[in-house]
Amino acid sequence: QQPHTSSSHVLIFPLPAQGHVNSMLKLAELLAHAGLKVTFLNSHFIHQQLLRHTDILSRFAKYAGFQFKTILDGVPNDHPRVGGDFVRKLFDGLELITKPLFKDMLVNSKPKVDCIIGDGVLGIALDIADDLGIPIIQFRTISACSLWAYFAIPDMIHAGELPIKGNEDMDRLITSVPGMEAFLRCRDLPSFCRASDTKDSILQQLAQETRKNSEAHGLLLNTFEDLEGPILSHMRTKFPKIYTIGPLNLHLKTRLFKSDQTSSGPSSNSFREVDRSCLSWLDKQPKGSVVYVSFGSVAVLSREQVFEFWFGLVNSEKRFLLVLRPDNMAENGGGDDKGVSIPIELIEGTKKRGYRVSWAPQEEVLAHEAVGGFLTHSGWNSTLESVVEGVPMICWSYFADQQLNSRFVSKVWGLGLDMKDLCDREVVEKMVNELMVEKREEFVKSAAKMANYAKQCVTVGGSSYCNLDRLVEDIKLMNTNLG
Ligand code: U2F
Repeated sequence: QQPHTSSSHVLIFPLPAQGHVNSMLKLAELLAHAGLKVTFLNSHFIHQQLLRHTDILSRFAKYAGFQFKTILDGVPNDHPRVGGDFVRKLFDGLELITKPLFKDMLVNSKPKVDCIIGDGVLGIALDIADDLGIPIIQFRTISACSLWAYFAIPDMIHAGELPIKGNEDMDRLITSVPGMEAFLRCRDLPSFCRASDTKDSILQQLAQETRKNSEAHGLLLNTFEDLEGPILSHMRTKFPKIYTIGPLNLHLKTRLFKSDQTSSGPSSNSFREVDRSCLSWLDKQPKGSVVYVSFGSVAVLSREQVFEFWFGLVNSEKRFLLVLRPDNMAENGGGDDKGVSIPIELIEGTKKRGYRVSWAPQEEVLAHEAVGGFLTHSGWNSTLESVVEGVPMICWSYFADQQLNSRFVSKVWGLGLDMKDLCDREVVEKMVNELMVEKREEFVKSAAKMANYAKQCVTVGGSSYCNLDRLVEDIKLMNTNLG
């Protein structure tokens, strides 16, 4: 049974990209479940993908106060919306096309919007909320550590630590990010910080938007105190109110199960066609024997890079489940067998000990007892999903915040290994062996400990649990629709 719907109306506006929509939909479900009226604003493009997923739609249909709305993302219709250049195109499109449409939508909204939860990487929501006098809480879908590094961009520039020059020693320590002085190397900085010119538009945009996050009524983070407590303490000196409510996937499951024992729990908010056959394959593999490999929803690798990983896996002689999206490989825009000739050793090696799909039910895969390790691009959702299931990681970061997440996974949390800038079959083979054999015990122990902390945070009385309740109460106080 759903709680009584409050008249407080919150509008959630994610950056239209899978990783962002995924976690903000989880937040939306938590708020709808808590009884708030929720409008979720999707780009037309993302919404078209979502419409194919009746499981997700029917989950939301049961909340009386929930609705989806759509808006243009300003990117040309025929753009594939993956790869490095997509980010730049998207920011331009949102500023030019989406911003005025968003303002009109808010002005004409009935009932009035009492609170906006904007994607903290999207300054347009903050500007418009200020113009219209609507309270805004910003949600950043990345780790606290990455956000804190973005916040420190002006300090790094001021200290002469940025820009990073072409001939730079990438192992040089960066000392102007409080809390990271002992272990943050140039190569661990989010990729956008590697710009050779401090005037680089993305670098500047990230620096400005992140500083602006501290002007919002609050900052929401998909993380938890036991994972990022020390960095959060530093952040609290600059951000007036931080709500840590993660890991969102676990938090959502915990809340929904608690009130509905018959529910099988929510599935992920993934918009791609999920190939569930890999679960049957996993059922046949020994406990803890499989390395799960996925590069998330945005990364585009070269054919050589894909093959280096693949050879490394085959040569390691460990079992593996490999996700290769059809748009994972740069060359042909279709990374499957079409148009790319796959070396026979890889085909044979995969038949012997592996399985390949173009999109997996990742949360279920990570929860499967056959999975013993995760070779990941270190996107924040994947990182947290692995933490929740206590699965140690090998990190190969592609871009953005991933470079810093992977440093924290290896150096700070002791949850795995960091390949960083290397993409070489011998390194892959060596790391797979370290993770699955040589250092297995140590990693499994720390991963289990962290998974346990995650569970405690989202159960009654835990930090994330209490912070979500506080958020709901704070939003109710913003209610202008009472009369
Ligand atoms: C962007 O990251 P990505 O979307 O590339 O990666 P993740 O944050 O790890 O999210 C991927 C999600 O897709 C799911 C998986 C995650 O929830 O469970 N998934 C799946 O269901 N099946 C698959 O076969 C593969 C993945 C960005 F690039 C990152 O830098 C950010 O950290 C991230 C969050 O802002 O968004």
